[in-house]
Amino acid sequence: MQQTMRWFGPNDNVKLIDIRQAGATGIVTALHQIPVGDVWTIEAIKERQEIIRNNGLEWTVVESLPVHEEIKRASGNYLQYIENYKISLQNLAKCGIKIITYNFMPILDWVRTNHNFINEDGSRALLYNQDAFTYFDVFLLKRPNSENDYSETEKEKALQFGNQLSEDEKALLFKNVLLGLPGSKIHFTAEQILSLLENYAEIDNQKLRENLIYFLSKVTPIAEKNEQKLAIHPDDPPFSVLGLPRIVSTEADLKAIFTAVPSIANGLCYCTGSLSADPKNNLEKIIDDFGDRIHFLHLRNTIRESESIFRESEHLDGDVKMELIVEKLLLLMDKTKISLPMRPDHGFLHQVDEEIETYPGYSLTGRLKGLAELRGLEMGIGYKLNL
Ligand code: CS2
Ligand code: MN
Repeated sequence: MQQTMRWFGPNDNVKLIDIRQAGATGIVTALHQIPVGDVWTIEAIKERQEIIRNNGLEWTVVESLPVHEEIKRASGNYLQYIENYKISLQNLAKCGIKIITYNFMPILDWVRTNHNFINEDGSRALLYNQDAFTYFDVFLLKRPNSENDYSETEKEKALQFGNQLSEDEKALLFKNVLLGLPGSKIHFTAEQILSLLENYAEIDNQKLRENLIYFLSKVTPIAEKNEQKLAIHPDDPPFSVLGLPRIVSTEADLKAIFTAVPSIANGLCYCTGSLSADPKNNLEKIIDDFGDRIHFLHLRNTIRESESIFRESEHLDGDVKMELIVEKLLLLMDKTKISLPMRPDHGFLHQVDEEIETYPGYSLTGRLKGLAELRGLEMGIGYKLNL
């Protein structure tokens, strides 16, 4: 595996030298300063690439080249935004950048209700509690008609949860759920999110899937011609939130996407953390079925504590049998002769004095620990299997 870490750019408190010293060779980044939908110019790409190279590293994966909301809704200026996307792909190709991650989740990226769950050893992790989320949705945000999306028992449980919260805790829940896109520090306001949600009133799973397939039918040929690989990131969590459509959550979803646009350039970011939050997803089977389309690896673990709670856990300890997954991936790579880029997706926030966490989930020490463990796992398994 090519060992990489995410870097949010020059504003990231984690420096490139820190990442290099953590042992990574590749950088996963994006031009977060460019508004979603605008073209990434060769000049801007080169400038970032230079900074990375000057630190002895290589920009191996783009995460993300974000998809404009109008493309997801196939409305407004979406045709222009698709053209822009194609130009950005072209420009990235001219700079030699071949792997591009994106997602197709409406409005929000990943969602957690608690960004500071405290583990026994004092380290902190991200957690999703459905009762907290339902409480937020129905009783705090008061999304119109949200009460119809939940059963009476679910709403009662949510209310019980909410009644225990102080006003500050409620405000924090609000802020956690409405975190903006990765790489930005903006949180949506209630007014903003309610008006954004209205735009999706007419869009169900089928329509959203059609829009994704339309988008892919236009951009995949460009990627293919440039020998680039597109890697869609699974929905996180892999089920509907705020009544929004979700189409990259299950094995059946993946199959539908790959069948509709068969080019291998139309591929997957295999994110074990996101996929494992739905216990019905069989992570090994996804490697068996779609191995040739896995272009990028996010290795991370989760623990499902109960029907309504999952939390992120140590990379090697959780519902994902990481040793099994890494073994399968190593065998796959031995067959394809492609060394896939991998990053420890998220890490715990540990109590290290000098650490200032810039972006939730992206502490340096937590990811460093994850990377070191995953690297050891890879080496041990590779040795055993004689790879
Ligand atoms: C990432 C995702 O920060 C993360 O957890 O795995 O946010 C990912 O970057 C995007 O969904 C990909 O577009
Ligand atoms: Mn991920």
